[in-house]
Amino acid sequence: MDLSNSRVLVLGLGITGLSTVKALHKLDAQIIVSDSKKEEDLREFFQKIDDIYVEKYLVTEDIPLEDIDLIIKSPGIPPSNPIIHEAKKRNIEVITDIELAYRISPTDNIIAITGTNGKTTTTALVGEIFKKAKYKTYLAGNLGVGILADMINAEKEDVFVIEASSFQLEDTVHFKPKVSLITNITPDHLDWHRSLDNYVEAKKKVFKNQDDNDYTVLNYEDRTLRQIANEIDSNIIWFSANQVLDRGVYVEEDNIIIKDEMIYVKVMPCKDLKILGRHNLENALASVGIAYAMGVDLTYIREALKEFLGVEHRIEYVKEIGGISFYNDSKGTNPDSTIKAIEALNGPIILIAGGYDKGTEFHELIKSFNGKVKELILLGETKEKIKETALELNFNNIHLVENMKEAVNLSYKLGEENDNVLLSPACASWDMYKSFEERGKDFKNSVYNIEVE
Ligand code: UMA
Repeated sequence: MDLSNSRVLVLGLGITGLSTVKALHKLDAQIIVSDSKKEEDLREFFQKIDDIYVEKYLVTEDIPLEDIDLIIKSPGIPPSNPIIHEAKKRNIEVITDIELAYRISPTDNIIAITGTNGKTTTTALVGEIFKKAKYKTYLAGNLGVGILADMINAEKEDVFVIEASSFQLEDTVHFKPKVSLITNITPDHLDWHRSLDNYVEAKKKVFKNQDDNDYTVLNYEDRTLRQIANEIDSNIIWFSANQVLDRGVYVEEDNIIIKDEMIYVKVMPCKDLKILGRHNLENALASVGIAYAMGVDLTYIREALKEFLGVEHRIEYVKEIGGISFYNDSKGTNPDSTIKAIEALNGPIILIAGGYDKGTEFHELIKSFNGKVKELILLGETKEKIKETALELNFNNIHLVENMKEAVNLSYKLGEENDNVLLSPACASWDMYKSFEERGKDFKNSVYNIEVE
């Protein structure tokens, strides 16, 4: 793609913005950057690109939209942003980084993984499979890596495994992965997308441009996915952790099976997986579906599946103190994700939850406690909202705290031998932290420094 005569505006100077500026520099584009933050808060960003000439506009009203050819917007910037609004009115193309990455990609080996939950774990596991198979493999996207800085240096044989959020997919146009996956769809990010329909439409963009040379891997147990399957032009590979399928990837007599018209293969026993819980079995089945679609040798699939230990901040075992086990699930940023973490653990749970308010309801979360969650410790912006819902549903063992240290110390005081303390907030972190990683680290530090009386 030739951008050498183009003026490209990079809107948002976080992880995405940094990687985008680096790639645009290599593409010889004229780079204009803007962010709503103050100059002093962007000092670190500008230090990282001090060898690249950019025009900067920190007062967004001053951006000379009249001579901008293309806007690459960071995924967190909502459609309601006035610059985006004005640019679209003027017919300036607005895209996200994964769209530009697709346009400049030298490789067809693009795998895009989306869905409400399971994206990060599945992306990491698929990455391990391709690394075993000796591909140069890049993991990119929502798991914390701006894709463009890698894509600009990639080669034809390389593999990109992209965790694609609904925010990133929404502003794609031609994006066309070789294999796409939707793990599941439950309500999330309704504040950003404004409706569940818009959220589902954004997710559907992952397969929108795929054709009969491509593959879409879908969870058979998800009703929304079964409903939208007739809109897909690629080859669908279904997976199910609950039932035997006519074709697809499923579990039979505790073995992972791949079956299509030609083959019936026992991949491996489910008990050989090291990752916990039914949702992780689904993540493993989805990964097998992707690797099978890409023609990866079964030996590599088996090896990677057997060795994979999961990812940080995803039901991550931290430590046992006095018979109480502590788990960090800071990536549990919506109720469905927290429900899955509760299901995955064995034994009573003291749950630490609450965070940034995305407009989500918490009824299903409280219903899922089902005698298993015995104490609920709440912090952050949503603590009162979750408390009200819990009381409405007759769950009364609620404790409100101000910060993570207080939450962890209290959980230890309330805990008994064989209990689990689970940080799984069911909310994003942005009310108290920069990211879910920072929140997870705060939890782990508080556990390591627990005040034992
Ligand atoms: N900004 C503006 N104007 C606005 C809003 C934001 O200028 O109206 C600026 C901010 O001041 C900030 C920058 O934009 O400097 C931040 O952009 P961003 O929020 O898109 O953050 P990035 O650092 O680029 O990180 C993004 C993803 N963040 C979001 O989607 C909110 C990261 O996903 C992702 O890892 C990264 O790109 C690389 O692809 C995080 C996330 O929370 C983990 N994702 C959500 C989730 O998982 O639920 C979708």
